[in-house]
Amino acid sequence: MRKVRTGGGWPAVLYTLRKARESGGLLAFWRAMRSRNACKTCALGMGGQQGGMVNEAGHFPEVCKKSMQAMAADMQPGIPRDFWDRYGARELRAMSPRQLEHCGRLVEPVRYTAAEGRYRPVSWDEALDGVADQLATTSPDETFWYFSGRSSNEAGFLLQLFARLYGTNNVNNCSYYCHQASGVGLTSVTGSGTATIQLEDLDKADLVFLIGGNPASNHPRLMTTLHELRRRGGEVIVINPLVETGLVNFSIPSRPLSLLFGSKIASLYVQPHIGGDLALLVAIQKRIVELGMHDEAFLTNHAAGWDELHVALNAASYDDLVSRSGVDLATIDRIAEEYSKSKAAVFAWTMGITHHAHGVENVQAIGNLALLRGMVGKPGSGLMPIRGHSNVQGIGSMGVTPLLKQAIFDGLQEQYGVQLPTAIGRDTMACMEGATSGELTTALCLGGNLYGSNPDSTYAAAALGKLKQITYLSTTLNTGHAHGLADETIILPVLARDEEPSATTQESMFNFVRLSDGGPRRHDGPRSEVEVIADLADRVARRLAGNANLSALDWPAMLDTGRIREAIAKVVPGWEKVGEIDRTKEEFQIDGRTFHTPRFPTADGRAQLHVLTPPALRGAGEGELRVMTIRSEGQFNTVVYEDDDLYRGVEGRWVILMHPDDLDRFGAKEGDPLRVVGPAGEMRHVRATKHPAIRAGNAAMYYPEANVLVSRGVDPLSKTPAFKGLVVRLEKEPQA
Ligand SMILES: Nc1nc2c(c(=O)[nH]1)N[C@H]1C(S)=C(S)[C@@H](COP(=O)(O)OP(=O)(O)OC[C@H]3O[C@@H](n4cnc5c(=O)[nH]c(N)nc54)[C@H](O)[C@@H]3O)O[C@H]1N2
Ligand SMILES: Nc1nc2c(c(=O)[nH]1)N[C@H]1C(S)=C(S)[C@@H](COP(=O)(O)OP(=O)(O)OC[C@H]3O[C@@H](n4cnc5c(=O)[nH]c(N)nc54)[C@H](O)[C@@H]3O)O[C@H]1N2
Ligand code: SF4
Ligand SMILES: [Mo]
Repeated sequence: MRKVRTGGGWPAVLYTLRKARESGGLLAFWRAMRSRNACKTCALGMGGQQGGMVNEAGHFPEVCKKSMQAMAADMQPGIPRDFWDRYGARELRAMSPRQLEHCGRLVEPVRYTAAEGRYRPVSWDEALDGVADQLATTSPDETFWYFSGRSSNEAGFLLQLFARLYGTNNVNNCSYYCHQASGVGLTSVTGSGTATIQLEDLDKADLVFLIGGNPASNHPRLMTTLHELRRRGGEVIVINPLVETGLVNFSIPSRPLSLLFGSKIASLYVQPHIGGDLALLVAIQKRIVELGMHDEAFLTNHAAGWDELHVALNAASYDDLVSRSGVDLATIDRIAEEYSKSKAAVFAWTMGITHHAHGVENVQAIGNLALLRGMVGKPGSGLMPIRGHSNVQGIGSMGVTPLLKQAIFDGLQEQYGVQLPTAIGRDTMACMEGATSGELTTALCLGGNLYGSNPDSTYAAAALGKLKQITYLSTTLNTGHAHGLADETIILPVLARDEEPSATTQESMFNFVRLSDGGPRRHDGPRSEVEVIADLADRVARRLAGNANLSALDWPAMLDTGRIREAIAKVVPGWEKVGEIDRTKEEFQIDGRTFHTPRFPTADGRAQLHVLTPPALRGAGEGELRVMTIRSEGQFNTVVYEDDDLYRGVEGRWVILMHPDDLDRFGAKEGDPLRVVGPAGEMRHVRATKHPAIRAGNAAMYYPEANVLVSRGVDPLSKTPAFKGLVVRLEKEPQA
């Protein structure tokens, strides 16, 4: 397959036109895209009250193929009733992620039983009563509640409240498999778990570090901002084992010249080994201090731990740091020099940083590097985790975490006169383990694909298979509905954000809250998430009439999302303005999260430095290969829209991307079928794919297909699996 030379560009434009035609014409598609709703796709954030394709600075049109893909998927026809006669669970399991997504929209509740081996349509009453009966007869701590990050703040808030009043803290979200290390790491640095800057700060920066991410595919609109920065004379240092086409050159669809010729993005592209970032980040810190380019006054006045860090950096050995990172001294020097010149630097990172057993330490190392030069706590510079799902940050803010923030806990108890549970709740992997051991029997998932996002797919299927009941609130079919089956599995079809009957809100990665109007429904069957949750809670409350906590709320009244926003405004710190938003329509920045002065919400107001020890490089032994599991541009997490990876020029997904030297090392040629043996399992007949853009010694495979290889081991601090830290062995398949 021919690789395109730039990211974005004409393929994105042509795709858009094709999708528009398929989903009922250009005009209908344009209207849908321009409706006053927050973009459904990534957390960069777009749309809302200014209309689709407008960012918070008012720039229009901010087009991106990702958002079009999600829209086109939601505009699919409904799954016909006879589908369920034709396809049993076995047939669903034989389908690829792409085939499942393209079955169409879920439009009626369906119920699967292990005895029957297939789903059957059921009425809403039957489905909701089934879930309510199970919950009412189960001890609350035998249940768990998993949330993805696309649902609204209102749905997230209401469902976590219901789970707690019902009696459990086993409430968590996809963040544990995503940016949890950023939240934990940032909190340990600044006292706050989110980005320290706003979108407009990027317009003032003169240097951006882009570490462990591929925003050209995954956060396309960020490329416009980076392109503007380059035009102003700013620099972009990319740190990534794989040279991603779109990070070198990106064609911005809304800029005619850029569309024709492409825009240069990276000024320096550094390729460490997978997992080598911590060593690299420490090496750059050491070099900055040697050059005397650290900010002594800032470190003494606004940071804690400088003396200890100073000693540790002096003692660190370059030989170690070079061999552990895979980056030579000359390059380390160059990075340090670039950074020394900067007056305002932003540090951005993604899954290449968090998906490691040392994910939190990676984030702390980024914090150190920024603090060394006083780059946190002033305009135009700071820390910026590039978050995933469009509302994953909001879902966290709403209290969808095992442990509630004290302010929310107290606020809820006071506002509703209830007693919230205090037992320690489980993170996502702990829920999978509880399912396996039989301690947990019942689950409810608000969106997402718990099976597909888990490491060790075999274990994940077995874990969910031990449950008595699992309920999914979903828009389309995914592999979880085929492989993540409990004795009884219920799918409740829900409306997408722009089809909801009432307004909802979403929070971007810049802590900016948008208001979505909702809009006309595309199908008759699905219900809004809030409606489903309120109805279910009401049914459970009626069954458990003696439960004073559950009956403290008028659940049917919660159908009014404005009522939910009033509650959020009262109990969630920094969210006061959401209580007024129905009247004012004013979208807002959450208070207390942006740091333009060096005062931090820590006990002594200072940011914290951390002494860190980079791990030895794994996977450097004879016959070993480091593997990262990554996304292609044509997928959104476990949902695959296109099987080919246009920007990396790769056909199909059952592949391993390898450097030519590694192909030689394993005696393989392009196209050879390989057996890939990972820590948790193996994949057979994987196509060896030559990819010179990847650093030798490292390879890439696609998530979710490769999740069967990934082990369940997690970062002890964030409980995040090492999705990028695999070591595999390869064997050639015997010739047929
Ligand atoms: N098109 C598209 N957009 C998406 C998504 C999607 O699936 N598809 N998912 C959304 C979600 S939930 C998220 S979290 C984000 C994910 O966004 P990303 O983090 O950008 O996505 P990944 O594909 O997981 O990781 C990709 C990059 O990390 C690099 N990498 C891997 N290991 C390492 C390492 O050890 N060190 C360094 N420095 N780099 C490494 C890879 O080479 C790759 O370029 O995207 C969001 N946006
Ligand atoms: N090996 C490996 N594993 C990974 C990763 C990796 O890089 N490598 N990445 C991890 C990351 S970063 C993440 S975030 C997780 C993703 O984990 P999840 O968020 O659990 O998974 P998704 O694939 O995003 O979920 C997609 C499903 O959400 C449903 N959906 C879509 N829109 C809506 C909506 O509006 N409402 C509701 N209720 N449902 C909706 C659809 O049914 C769709 O099939 O996976 C993680 N797993
Ligand atoms: S960059 Fe993210 S938020 Fe912006 S339009 Fe694309 S998918 Fe939506
Ligand atoms: Mo994510």
